[in-house]
Amino acid sequence: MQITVLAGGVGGARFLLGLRAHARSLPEHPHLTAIVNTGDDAWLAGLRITPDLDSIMYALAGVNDTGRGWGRVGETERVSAELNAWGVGWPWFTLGDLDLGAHIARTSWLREGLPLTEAVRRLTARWELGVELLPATDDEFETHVLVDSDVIEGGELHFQEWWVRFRATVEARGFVQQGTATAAPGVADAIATADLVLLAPSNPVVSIGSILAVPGVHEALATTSAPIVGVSPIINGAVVRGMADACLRAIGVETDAAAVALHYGARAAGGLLDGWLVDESDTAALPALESAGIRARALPLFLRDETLGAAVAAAAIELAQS
Ligand code: FO1
Repeated sequence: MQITVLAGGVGGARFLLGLRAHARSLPEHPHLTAIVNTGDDAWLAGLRITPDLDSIMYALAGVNDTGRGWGRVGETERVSAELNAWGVGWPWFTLGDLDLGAHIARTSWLREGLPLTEAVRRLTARWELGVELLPATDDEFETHVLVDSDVIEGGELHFQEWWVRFRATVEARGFVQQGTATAAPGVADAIATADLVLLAPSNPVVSIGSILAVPGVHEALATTSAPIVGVSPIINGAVVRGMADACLRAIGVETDAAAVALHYGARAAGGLLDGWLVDESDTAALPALESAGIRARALPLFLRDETLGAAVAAAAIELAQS
């Protein structure tokens, strides 16, 4: 059994920990593949940074800083202090010493001409992650945020600057991907051959949306025979973590469990979803979803720990099979 998950960083990592735990409890041990957002990626201090891939890799490897949701546990910042002293990189974006190990390794492989997919394979091979990680694309396809040019010179910010430096307080007018891209090798196949496709409870705009923006991904989702089930990142009208509400506002979507599902659209109506999981606090949303052609279930969605994540994964699989 092959399960393919579209995932962003922090929300994706939590969900994948639960899915992995559930998969390990199944007799047939399904093969898990995560197609990970690369829209947050950036060149920094001459290094290629891939935040969502790293958050998921570190979390599945058990070496992540669970408090911050990014970077390594037990991190130090000696090199970062030196970079700041020379004004290299972004002073508001900390590259920890252990984290730099991954960025230097990745960048050295990229400079040898290897694709990001191969760099990810080599980085993740160090641990038994239990999930195959694929970048959505091997091309540079960074998310930029359109803002008021009276506020920000040029009217555009790299996603990381908008997210980390400005904490999404600069009003976003929209999100665009810079450059052209094609889906990374294996991405279309992982969707086409899946028995089940899951959308992790990641940011619908800058994480899931950036994956869907990669040419080839949407088509693969539209043609796969696998059921597609999503997990709401919004609980009781609020984001669980991060600033998805600022992103949803920018594209005119309510910060609401049902509104996000309808934004993805029902498969029967040319959209993505066959099913959608909402938190039990959003049970009232179920009838609207069902009448829109999206099979919906309500259950505790706050991924406090792996057992809860496993229950959410089990419910997604059960809904897909029903
Ligand atoms: N987020 C912050 O809020 N502050 C940081 O200094 C920061 C550094 C950082 C370094 C490497 C990395 O992979 C992620 C980092 N993040 C930081 C998180 C990052 O902005 C997010 O992981 C995603 O891009 C948003 O989902």
